[in-house]
Amino acid sequence: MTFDDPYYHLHDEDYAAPFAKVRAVHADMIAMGGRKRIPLSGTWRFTTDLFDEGLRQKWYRDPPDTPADWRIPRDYEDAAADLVPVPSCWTVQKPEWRYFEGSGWYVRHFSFPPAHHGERVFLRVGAANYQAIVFLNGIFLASHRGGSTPFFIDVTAHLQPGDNRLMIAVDNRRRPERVPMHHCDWFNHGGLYREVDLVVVPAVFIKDIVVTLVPDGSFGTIAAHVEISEALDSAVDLAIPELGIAARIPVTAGRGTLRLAARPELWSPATPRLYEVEARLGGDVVRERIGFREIKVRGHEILLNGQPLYLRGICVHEDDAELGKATTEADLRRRFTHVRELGANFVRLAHYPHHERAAELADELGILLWEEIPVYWAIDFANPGTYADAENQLLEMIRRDRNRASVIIWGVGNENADTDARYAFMSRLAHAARGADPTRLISAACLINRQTFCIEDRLAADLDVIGLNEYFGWYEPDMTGLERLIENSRPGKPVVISECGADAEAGHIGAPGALFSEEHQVDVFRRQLQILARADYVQGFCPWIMYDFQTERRHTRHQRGWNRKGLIAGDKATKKRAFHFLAEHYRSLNR
Ligand code: GCB
Repeated sequence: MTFDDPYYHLHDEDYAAPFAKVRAVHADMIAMGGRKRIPLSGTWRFTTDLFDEGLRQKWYRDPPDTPADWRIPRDYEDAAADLVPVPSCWTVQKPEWRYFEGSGWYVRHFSFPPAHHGERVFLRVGAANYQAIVFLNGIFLASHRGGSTPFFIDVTAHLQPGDNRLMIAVDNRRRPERVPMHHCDWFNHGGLYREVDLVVVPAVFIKDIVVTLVPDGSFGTIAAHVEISEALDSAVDLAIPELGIAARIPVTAGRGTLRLAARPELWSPATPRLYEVEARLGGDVVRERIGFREIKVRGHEILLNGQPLYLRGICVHEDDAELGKATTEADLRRRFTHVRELGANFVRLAHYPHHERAAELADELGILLWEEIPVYWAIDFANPGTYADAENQLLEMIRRDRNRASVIIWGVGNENADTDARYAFMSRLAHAARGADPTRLISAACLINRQTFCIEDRLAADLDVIGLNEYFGWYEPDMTGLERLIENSRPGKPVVISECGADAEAGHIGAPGALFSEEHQVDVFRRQLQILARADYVQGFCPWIMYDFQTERRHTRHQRGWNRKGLIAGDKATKKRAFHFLAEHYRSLNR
């Protein structure tokens, strides 16, 4: 049977192999600060494809004509597809797509004059959950793994005059080898749920620019690292007018670093000062707003700009009853307003990289962030392909957000049992994070040792801050376990309670001890805080979670498809008693 045989695809189980050979990865990313985007957001065509027929039958090779023009029958037609908005999750577009897990084909036609004067045109996809395979004008360009980070594909050579047909097959299937794997506690929304843009740059352009305060305790040196698109010797002009900086970064074989004496006003939650930073290479300009601050640990302390910092935190998912995982400016602003009302200074963006606008806003508002990748629960730690995927997601997240002063912690995982394979995998990730960004703290949300009731995780040696998820008062009703844990542990570094909490259905009033009641939720927090106050190494409290969120796992009468540990209900408006309790507690802290 040959490739052109009409029945070939029925027996071709290697149909997906070619698409794994060309992947868009972190090294393909382009600095986006201030760049002009040509949006491809708007209305797209969309078809669900449960059996991967599109890849098997090569739908992308067929021209978008109508059945009247076909010589042989087909199983797919652009014009027969549904119309959907991009960005969006298909899971919220139609009731019958709610639980659809498979490939969804997105098609968008656009006209774009072929690039001239050596310009290059890139496609930027803000996020596609989980895998995306991109075709332009019938040709496969690249695929991408990872549901929450952006990717870039050079489309310059494939643009044609007049109409261009962009097809993206997005696959949200859960699989054991993915990151996250098939089992997790949030809803598996599928789709092109962040913005899709074209970006036009000159032939040689600034690929990456990172400007930071050197964390040497002097608060007097700024470092700039630049990467340009070609391995050339050149120079990039750097300007920070408000600091009187106009300097030239020498570039050798595509990369350059410069250190400069400077005394910026330091960024902090109280003074979220941002500076306009401009990098210029010929006609190419990248503009960022950057805050300068130092984050460090010393013994049990976390120091921000040399001052002890206690993290008054709250976790949050990217989840919305109407939008699914898609994010709007209004949703983000409401979230940060609630963070302020709670008196929090810190947000854990769980359990995957959130929309990049979250960190931009946090920079402006003075809110500290923990960002993480979805190395969640039982990852296939022994699988090298899984590691490559996780590390790429980590480096994409870091590359996207490392000019954001608000981000103080990179999280490399959540609640992974302490096995040898997991230790090898995650210590390697911690090392990769540190290598990519030595100016932030590395953490992971760890588990406690239930035999010894102790904070004891081999990974702790590779972390700056130990995140600790514990659910005493809820999954483990006996709070004396927490007391024992605190007595037994000598972690030798700061610990942040990265999760704790209890489900409460808004309006379900009971008494302490009555599961799913608002009183019980408050009681869990009250008792938690009393015990944790005894541990000088606990330098932050970041309970689970700001809002109730959707998840396929939870089906009791009080849950009905929602995790109800929110301080605020899923309407993002109804505050539970625990919100007010925690707000009062945070206000009472003199730190
Ligand atoms: C956890 C997980 C989080 C869950 C939460 C819960 O430990 O990290 O993703 O949603 O517990 O509510 O059980």
